[in-house]
Amino acid sequence: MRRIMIPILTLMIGGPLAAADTPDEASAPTMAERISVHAPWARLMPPGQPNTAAFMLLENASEEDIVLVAARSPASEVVELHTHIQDEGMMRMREVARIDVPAGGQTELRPGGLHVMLIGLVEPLAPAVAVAITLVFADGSTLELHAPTRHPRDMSGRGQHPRQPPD
Ligand SMILES: [Cu+2]
Repeated sequence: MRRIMIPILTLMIGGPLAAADTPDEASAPTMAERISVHAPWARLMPPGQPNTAAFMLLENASEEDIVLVAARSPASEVVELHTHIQDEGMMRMREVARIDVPAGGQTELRPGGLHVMLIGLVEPLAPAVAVAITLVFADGSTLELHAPTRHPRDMSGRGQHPRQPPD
């Protein structure tokens, strides 16, 4: 029984891997190649704050959905994808497993909504620098971007000042 099973398992594992190497698969644009990132920025925090967040507009002009599944950065010990939810009248942050950018659509990461959470800053963010962030997509492709730091002028009175400060 064992002699029969082992060759079959080897075939099952080898099949899909071999198929991924065909020229057709390799030439299809990756999610990282199809995404456009507009106006990324990272929020400057008061001294002593160990965490901050980065925001951007993700645009997908292609005909296939794009799914962001993770982000990395040398600026903090941990990087997570977050959203805000209403919980008994309080705005709370919650980690999400994915951020979808639908075909032909846009997804905005903004204060009070979706964001890239930088937890445990290696050093405080300084004005006029850019934070390196690598976006990781569901197909394994990656895109590195640089998010300039910016003061969160709209954070204290979100209701009165719903608009983002201009770039
Ligand atoms: Cu967060």
